[in-house]
Amino acid sequence: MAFNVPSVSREKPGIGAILWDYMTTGDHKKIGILYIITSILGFALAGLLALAIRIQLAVPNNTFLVGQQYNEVLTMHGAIMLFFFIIPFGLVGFGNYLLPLMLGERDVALPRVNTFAFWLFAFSLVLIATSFAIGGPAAVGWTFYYPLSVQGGPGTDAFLVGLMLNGVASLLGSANFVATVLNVRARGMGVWKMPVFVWGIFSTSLLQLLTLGGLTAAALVTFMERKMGISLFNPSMGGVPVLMQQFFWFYSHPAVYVMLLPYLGIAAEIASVFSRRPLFGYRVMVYALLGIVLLSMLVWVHHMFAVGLPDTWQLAFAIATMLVAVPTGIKLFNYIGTMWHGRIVLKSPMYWLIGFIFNFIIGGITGVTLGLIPFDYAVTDSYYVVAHFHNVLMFGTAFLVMAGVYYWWPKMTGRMLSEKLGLWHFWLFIIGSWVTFMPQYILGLLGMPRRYYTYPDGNYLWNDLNLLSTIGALILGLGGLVWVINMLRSFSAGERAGDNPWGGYTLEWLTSSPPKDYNFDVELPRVFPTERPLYDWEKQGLKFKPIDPATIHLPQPTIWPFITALGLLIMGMGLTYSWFDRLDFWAWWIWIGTAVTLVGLFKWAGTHEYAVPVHHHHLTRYSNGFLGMAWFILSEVSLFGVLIVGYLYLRARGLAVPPPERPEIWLAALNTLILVTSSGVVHGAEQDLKRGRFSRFRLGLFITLVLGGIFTLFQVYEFVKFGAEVDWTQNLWASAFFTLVGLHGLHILIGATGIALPYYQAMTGKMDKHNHGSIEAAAMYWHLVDIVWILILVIFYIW
Ligand code: HAS
Ligand code: HAS
Ligand code: CU
Repeated sequence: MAFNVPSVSREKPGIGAILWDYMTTGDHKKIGILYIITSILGFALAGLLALAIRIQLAVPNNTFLVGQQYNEVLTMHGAIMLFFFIIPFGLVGFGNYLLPLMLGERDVALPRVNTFAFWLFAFSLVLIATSFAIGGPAAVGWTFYYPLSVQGGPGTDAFLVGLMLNGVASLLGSANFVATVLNVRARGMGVWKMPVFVWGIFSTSLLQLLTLGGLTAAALVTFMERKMGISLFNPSMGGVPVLMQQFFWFYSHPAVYVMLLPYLGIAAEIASVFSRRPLFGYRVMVYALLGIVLLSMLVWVHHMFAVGLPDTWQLAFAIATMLVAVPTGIKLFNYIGTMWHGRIVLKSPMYWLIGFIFNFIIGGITGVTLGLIPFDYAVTDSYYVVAHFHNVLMFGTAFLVMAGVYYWWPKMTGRMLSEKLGLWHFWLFIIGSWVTFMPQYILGLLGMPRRYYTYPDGNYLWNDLNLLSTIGALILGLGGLVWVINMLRSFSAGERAGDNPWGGYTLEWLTSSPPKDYNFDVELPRVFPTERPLYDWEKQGLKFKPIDPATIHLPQPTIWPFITALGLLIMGMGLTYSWFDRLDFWAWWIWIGTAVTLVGLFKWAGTHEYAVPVHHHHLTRYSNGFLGMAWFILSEVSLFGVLIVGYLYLRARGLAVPPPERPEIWLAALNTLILVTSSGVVHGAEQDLKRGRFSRFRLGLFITLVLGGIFTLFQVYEFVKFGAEVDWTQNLWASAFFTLVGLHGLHILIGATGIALPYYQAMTGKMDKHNHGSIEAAAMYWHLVDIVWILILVIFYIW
C-alpha cells in the first residue's frame, strides 16, 4: 500500500500535513533537517542541564542539586551532548542534507533506510527521556562503568537500550553514506574531485562501522547482567571488570573523532570559500582524514592508564596517542595555509572557523599532555580532564557546528542570519567558554576531582575559580539565547539569500535556496576539473542545460519505515521496564512492539520505492542495497569480533573454564550442516531469480526458512538442556557461551526475517526479472550469520 502526501496546493500546508510529510519522506534534505532540529534541541536541553551543574558548583557546600540527582543530571548532560548533539549534528544532520547536493545527485543510496534510521534515532532519545518520568534517569556517568552500572534503577536500562537502538540507527546511517559515496556521484566526479566535507563524512562513517561494536558489546553485556545475571565482567564468577572499559573505549575513543571529522570537513569548505582560493593541500587533507581513522583505533587505552595495565600496553598506546597529533595538526596547518595568501572575507562562518583553530590548538595540546602517562596519573579524573574535553568539544568542535550553521543556513532556509547577532553570539560563546573552562584546568591541577556534586570551603582558589566558571556558563547561556533569537528572527526578518550568497564552489550552491525536492533542474556537465566545479565551470563560461522537472522521479513517501521504528521503540520500552520472564504491564510492550515492527517491515518491503520503474545509474557494478548491506555487515563483524576477543582473553587467562558437562558436539555438527546447506540454498535461489525461474526461487527461500527454523529449535533444545545442567550465572564460560550463542541466535531470527521479506515480495508479485527486491541484501546477511556460526563452533564446541 502506498501513501501519498496530502497534496500541497498554493495555500500553506497545515501542521498535520507537514508532520505527515516529515514522517513519510525519503528526502535527504528533510531528514537532514530533522536530525539538525533534534540536535539543536539536544544542545539546548543538555546545555540547560549544564547550567544546573554549574549553579550547584558555584559555591562550596551548595544544596541546589545533590547526590543521586546531581549524578542523573551529569549523566544526561554528557550523554545527550555527545549522542544527541555533537555526533549527529555533523554526521547525519549536515551529512544527509549536503551529501547528495555536493555529489550532484537527487538522493542518498538508500532513502527509506535513511528515514527509518532517523526515526529510530529520535525514538532512542524518547526512550531515554521516558526515564525522567519512570524512576529517574541513569546516574552512572555517560561511561556507565562497571559495576556501578549494574546497581542503578531502570533509568540505566533505558540508557543502555537507548544506546543500542541509537547505535543501530547510526550504523544504518553510516552504511547508507558509504554506499552513497561509492555508488551515487554525478557522472564524471571521481573520488579525488569530491569536496573534503564528503571525505569527512565518508571517513567518519567508516570509523563508526569499524568501532561501534565496542559500545554495543559493553552496553549489551552490562544489560544482560542487569536482566539475567549473566556477565563477562562480574569478578565473583571470575569475570574482569576492566574488560568493560576495554570494550567501551574501543569505541568511545574513536568516537571523539566521529565527533570531529565531519566538522573538519566543514572547516575545509569554509576556509576555501572565505579565502577565495582552492584548499591548500587537498590530497594531504584527505590522507590526514584517513590517517586519523586508522590511528584513532589504536589509542583507546589512554582513557584507562590508571587502571594498572601492563607497562608495555600503556607505552604502546601512549606513543600512538602522540602520533594522532600529527594528522590532526596537518589539518590545522592546511586551514592556515589556505588562508595565508587568501583574500579573507570576514563573515560570520569565518569567525567561527578562526575561533575554532585558535581554541582547538590549546585543547589538542592539553590532550597530548594527557597522553603522557605520568602526567595523566596525576590529573586523571580531575577537572583538568573536564577542561580538556570541553576545550575540544564546546569551544572546539561546537564552534564548527556554528560555522556550518551560519554557512549553510541561507541554503537551507532561503534567508540570511543576521551578521550582527551572529557576532554577538560568537563573542559571547568564545568569552563564555574561556571563562567557564580555563579555570577548570587550574582547578584540576589544584586537585579538584570530577564527578562530585560539591566541594569543601577553604581550598586554595577553589571557591573563586568555581564561581568564575559558573559565571562563564551563564555567559554561554546568553550566547545560546542570542543564537536562538537569530534563527527565529531570520524566518521573518532575515534578508533573502540568493542561490549562492557566499560565492561557494561546490554543487549545493547551484541549486535554489532552499533547494527543490529534486535538487537540480539543470543537467550537470560530465567533466569535473577540480574539487571546485562551480568555479571551474564559471571560468570556462559553461551554460547549463535545463531539465524538465516532469521527467524526474523521486522515491515515493511511505509511512512504514516510521512504523517499523515505532515498533522498536515500543519493544525497547518493554525490554527496559520489564523482561521476558514477567507478565506485567510493560511485558506486553515487548510483544506488541515485536508485532508492530514485523508488520512495519513487511508492509515496507511490499511498497515499491518508486511509483514508476526507474533506471538507476550506479558507479560500481553492485546495487545500492548490496553495497549498503556489505558495509553494514562490517559493523556486525566488529560487534562479534569484540565479544569473541573478550571471550578468548578470558579463556586464555584461565578464567573461563568449560564445565565438565558441555553442550553436545553432535548437535552442533548437525546444526552446522543445516546452516551451511541453507546458505547454499539461498545462493541457488538467487541464481534462479537471475535466470527468471520464479517458482524455484520461491521454493529455495521457503526451504531456507524451514532450515533456519529447525536450527532454531535445536538451539532452544540445547539451551534448555544445558541451562538445566549448568548455572550460567555462576560459571563464566557458560555466561560467555550464552551471550555469544544467544546473540547469534538473535541474528538467526533477524536473518530469517530478512529472508522472509523477499519471499513475501515474491508471493505478492513485487518481484520480477528486473526488480529483485531485497534478496541480495538478505542473502548476504544470511551468509554472515552462517560464517559467525562456524567461528562459534570452533571456539565453544571444538576447543
Ligand atoms: Fe581527548 C579524554 C587525549 C583529542 C574528547 N577526550 C577525553 C574525553 C573526551 C575527549 C570526551 O590521552 C573524556 C572522556 C571522559 O568522560 O572520561 N584527546 C587526546 C589527544 C587528542 C585528543 C592526544 N579528545 C580529542 C578530541 C575530542 C576529545 C578531538 C573530541 C572532539 N583525551 C586524551 C586523553 C584522555 C582524553 C589521554 C583521557 C584523560 C583521562 O585521564 O581520563 C588529540 O587528538 C589532539 C590532537 C590535536 C592537537 C592540536 C593540533 C596539533 C598541532 C600540531 C603540533 C602539536 C604537537 C603536540 C606536536 C595536538 C598544532 C605538542 C605537545 C605539547 C605538550 C606542547
Ligand atoms: Fe559538559 C561534564 C559543564 C557543554 C560534554 N560534559 C561533561 C561530560 C561530558 C560533557 C561528556 O562544569 C562528562 C559526563 C560524565 O562525567 O559522565 N558542559 C558544561 C557547561 C557547558 C558544557 C557549562 N559538555 C558541553 C558540551 C559537551 C559536553 C558542548 C559535548 C559536546 N560539563 C560541565 C561540567 C561537567 C561536565 C561542570 C563536569 C561535572 C562533574 O561533576 O564532573 C556549556 O558549554 C553549555 C553551554 C550551552 C548552553 C545551552 C545554550 C542554548 C540555549 C538555548 C536556549 C533554549 C531555549 C529553549 C530558549 C547553556 C540556552 C529552546 C526551545 C525550543 C522549543 C526552541
Ligand atoms: Cu581518547
